Amino acid sequence: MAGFFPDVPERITFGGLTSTEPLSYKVYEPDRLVRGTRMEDHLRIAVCLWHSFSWPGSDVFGTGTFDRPWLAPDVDPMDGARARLEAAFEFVSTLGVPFFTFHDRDVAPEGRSFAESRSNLESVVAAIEEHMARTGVRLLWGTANLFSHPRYAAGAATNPDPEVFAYAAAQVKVMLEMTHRLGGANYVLWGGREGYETLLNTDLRREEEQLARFLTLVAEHRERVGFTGTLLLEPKPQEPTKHQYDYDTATVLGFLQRHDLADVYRVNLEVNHATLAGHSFHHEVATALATGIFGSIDANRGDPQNGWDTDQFPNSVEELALALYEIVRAGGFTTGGFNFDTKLRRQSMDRNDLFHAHIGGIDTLARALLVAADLVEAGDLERHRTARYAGWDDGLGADLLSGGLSLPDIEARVVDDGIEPRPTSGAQERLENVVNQRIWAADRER
Ligand code: XLS
Ligand code: NI
Ligand code: NI
Repeated sequence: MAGFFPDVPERITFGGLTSTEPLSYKVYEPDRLVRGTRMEDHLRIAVCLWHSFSWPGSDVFGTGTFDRPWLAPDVDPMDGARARLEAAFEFVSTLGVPFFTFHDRDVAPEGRSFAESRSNLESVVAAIEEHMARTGVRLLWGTANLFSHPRYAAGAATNPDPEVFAYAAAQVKVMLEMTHRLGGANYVLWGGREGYETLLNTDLRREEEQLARFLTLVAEHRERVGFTGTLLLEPKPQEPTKHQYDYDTATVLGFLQRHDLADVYRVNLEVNHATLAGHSFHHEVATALATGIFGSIDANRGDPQNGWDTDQFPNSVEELALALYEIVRAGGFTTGGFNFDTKLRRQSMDRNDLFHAHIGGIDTLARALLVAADLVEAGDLERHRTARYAGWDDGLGADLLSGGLSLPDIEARVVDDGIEPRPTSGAQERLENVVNQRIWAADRER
């Protein structure tokens, strides 16, 4: 194929588990029905334009290693922006996934003034609109970059300087409108610098109030423009700040409830952010689903030996199957999906590495979906869980929950009924075996 990826077929197709073609899917078949729904519609996969097309492969010790001609210093930034879109839409449509995601500043260069940045973005969004119409690729979510420019070094909404708050608010207004214009299914706010480096210079009370005001303004503007997509906050405990306010799902939920925002915002959960917070990804997904704020996912993985957001491509079927089990059992995504917020390793400098990385991640997700669907269908986990809590459905359990019994009433009941609880097995290992058995069987059975 001509274009940026000349050695790649026009479309990555399903080759199956025995295929020897590296540029083919081993498990992902978009049209395959899983519990009555197409795989593509279950997973709602997106490619991100930042790590994959706007990052040159630099790290804190070295410059970029990747072949990304549009990032070269001698290229006019707006020409570069258009070349990047060509390559990105070629990539997404060749991969055959339905969605992409972007930040305002990964597609359009920052101008010398707010107005110039806005007009750069407007003309790039017009080009995006044409690419979307031509390829059929849709927007899973848009977001504003409120962390790269030096003005945001001390935060955006939580900056001690109200001018920075105003600048960030204006930037989000524009990007929310652009996302709406492109038919985005969601709008994400990741507060990478909404936190602190040291408490010695930080007023926590004020910063919380500022963040709440900011998010309220965004929610109001969503209504004003009639954007029906979901507003998502993306929890992360730290990096780049020492401490980020949106630490994890539970912290975000508490914040939303304190500020009467829990009906408007949901969460965009990232695998590596969960692990940085000291949680399993399964924990974050289960918590968000149990509390009604589950929204979308940034698929990636961390490195157990590294304490930062390495954003590697996912390759653990088990990790994703456990998350997908919760999602499938809860009825699936509404507006969310799996966005590949993932970075190649710095040495993966061939153009095609971007394909190999996404193909592997997508197959991992597809296989995890099959495992999850099998687990739901087989019902062993559900039956065990239901039986484990059965005591709460009626009798004593229902009486305790009804609020009709005081502590003295309960004491009397314990004595009168001769209550002597007998512990039972949690059966953890047996249940772990159930999961593994499904992992091993997922493809053979279909
Ligand atoms: C960084 C975040 C970022 C958000 C979008 O760690 O994951 O990429 O997803 O701003
Ligand atoms: Ni992310
Ligand atoms: Ni991240």
